[in-house]
Amino acid sequence: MLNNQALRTTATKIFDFGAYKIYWTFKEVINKFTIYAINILLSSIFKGDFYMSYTGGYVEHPFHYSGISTFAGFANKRNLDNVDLAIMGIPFDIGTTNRPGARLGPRAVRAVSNLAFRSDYLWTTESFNLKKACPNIIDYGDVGAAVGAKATEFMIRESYKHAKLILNSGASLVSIGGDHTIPYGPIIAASEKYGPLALLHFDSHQDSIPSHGDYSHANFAYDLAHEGCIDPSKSAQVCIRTRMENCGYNIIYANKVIELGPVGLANVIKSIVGNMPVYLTFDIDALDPAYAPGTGTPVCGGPSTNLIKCTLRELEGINIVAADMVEVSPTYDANEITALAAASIMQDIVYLIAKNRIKNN
Ligand SMILES: [Mn+2]
Repeated sequence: MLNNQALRTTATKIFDFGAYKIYWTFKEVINKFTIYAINILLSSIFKGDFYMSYTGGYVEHPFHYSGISTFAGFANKRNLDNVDLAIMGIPFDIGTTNRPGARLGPRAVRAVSNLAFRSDYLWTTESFNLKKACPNIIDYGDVGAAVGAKATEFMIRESYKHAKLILNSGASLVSIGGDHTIPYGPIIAASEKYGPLALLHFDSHQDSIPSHGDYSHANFAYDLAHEGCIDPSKSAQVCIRTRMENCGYNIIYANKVIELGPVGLANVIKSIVGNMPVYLTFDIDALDPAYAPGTGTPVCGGPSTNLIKCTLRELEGINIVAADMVEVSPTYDANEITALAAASIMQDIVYLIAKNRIKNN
């Protein structure tokens, strides 16, 4: 049986424990609230795009592995009101000659694009950042996927239709393939808006075999020059190291690319395309397979990812109106090297377009 003193001691202990619990609960609530408020404040200052949290709490634009995968985290939508630039996937590889799988390219490139966009050291200066230059970039999603004997015509028709909607809205367009059959729709749409285009074509192959209506990934450079959408005399095929018939393009072979280096190469390209509206198409097999193993038709003897990134940085000033990245085949990739190279080069292309839009506005 407890005496009065013992009862008092026990009561005090219970009270102390209660007060202690209340104190810590209160402190926890205040802490959580403070973290939440700071997160809201920071993400409103940075428009929610740059802040990530190591302490828990509110995270709007998180780590690259978190959230639904869109290109560089840009909003997935099709409303084109006031859009500056649309990224559009074309998951198609029925035109492939050798190793298939480029239909899986858009997803693989999107999946690593947040990693690529965490570094922009060549581009951001005090007077320029992407957010200010192009506040409304969207991931338009995928178009043109189909199966069956008419799948190629369907893909060309669908990608043309959507490219036209995007370009006519005033937005710029960057497509992700897909094999090198995918530029038909976007290039035709761009040439209808801007007139004959200068093609800036990075590739180990010329893709200049006439299709005669039987389209594959080896035909667009011939067909679209033949159709008058491209002016080959104002166009450059860069990093070439295989042989096809030349139909009037300026060819800069891979050994010359490496000899010239970024500044020299960029100067040659600028002198060829001049002030023409440029369509830039980038076949990832332009890079040496050491830098881009995950592709359908790899050819040794190409430049590094860095040489190309530095060249693109030097191309500021050319009038790119639309672009694409093609032939990433994730099945043959190793540790996402190819997908990361593609996303990273796409970032340079996005920056070139952003710079060009500022100049033209
Ligand atoms: Mn190609």
